[in-house]
Amino acid sequence: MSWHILGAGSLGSLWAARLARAGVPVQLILRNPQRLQAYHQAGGLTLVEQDQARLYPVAAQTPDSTQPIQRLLLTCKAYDAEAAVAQLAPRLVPGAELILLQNGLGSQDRVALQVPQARCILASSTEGAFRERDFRVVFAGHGHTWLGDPLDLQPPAWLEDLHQAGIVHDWSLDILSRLWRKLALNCAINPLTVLHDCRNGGLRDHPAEIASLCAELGELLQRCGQGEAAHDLHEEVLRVIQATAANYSSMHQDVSQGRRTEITYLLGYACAAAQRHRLTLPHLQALHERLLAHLTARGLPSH
Ligand code: NAD
Ligand code: KPL
Repeated sequence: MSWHILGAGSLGSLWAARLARAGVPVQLILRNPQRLQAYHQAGGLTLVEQDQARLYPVAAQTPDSTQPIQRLLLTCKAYDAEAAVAQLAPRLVPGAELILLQNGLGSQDRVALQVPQARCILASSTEGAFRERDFRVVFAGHGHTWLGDPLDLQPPAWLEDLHQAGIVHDWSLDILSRLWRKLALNCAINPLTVLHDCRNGGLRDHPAEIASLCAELGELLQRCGQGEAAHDLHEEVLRVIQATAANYSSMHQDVSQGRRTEITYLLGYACAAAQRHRLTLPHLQALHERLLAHLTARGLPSH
């Protein structure tokens, strides 16, 4: 049974290379025939680990291939997920499984609505990878991936493939709590690093801003029925800032490289949830507005 992977970027290539080298059948789905041709010219995916580059000639196809899809790993950005799945929906067999590796919240629900015949498994990862150039990816940070399905707590048998591939993971019985917790961490850290134009460690100079955001995020989590994700949030945010002090946050990297951010699925999602619950969170709201203005001033999409 083949894994289909859509999104041959950083995380998609990292997963594809590790699965393929463990002998698991993998098919990459590339955007169009031009991308497929460029991929064949590159000879496959190159994964760089500890300064060692190795080429993996993983099989690839375009979305209009007719091969049925039983298992689809979606590794595009949150804002591309819905459209990417729409074009593949006719190829999904009954009982197909989708593994959604998008950061933040919101995109997963939109995908699930589109493919009611499929099981959607949500994932949250602390692994880090970046693209050096097309089809060449650096495994930059070892981490952990949690997978889970809020509608069906039974783990899928193919977790064994991840084990074989050395993809460090756990089946989570409360994946929504993990996704909310990560969203809250990202909301407390990433936008401020953009607005203050600093590394994560630079936020140590703004303790009051961090404290008020954490208090409001905790209130939001409680109101959304995610009390566990609110536990010790402020302490963890301070711990992450300390542990990643030398790094630029992913949102800072996106903005400084002129790339679209996933704001809608992070701070945008948090503010929309607050509004739905008629919760007034002035610091979070002001942060959202400042970030939107900042992106617009730089000609970047505000969604
Ligand atoms: P990326 O931009 O490197 O890769 C996404 C790929 O998807 C791109 O190659 C893009 O061309 C492709 N794509 C988009 N729409 C497509 C379509 N319709 N058909 C074919 N290909 C399509 O993104 P990434 O860094 O791998 O991030 C993916 C998700 O994982 C994001 O939500 C991100 O926040 C999350 N994440 C990334 C990392 C990381 O270290 N890179 C870590 C944790 C979480
Ligand atoms: O996940 C992160 C990111 O950069 O996206 C950190 C900085 C660890 C938390 O926001």
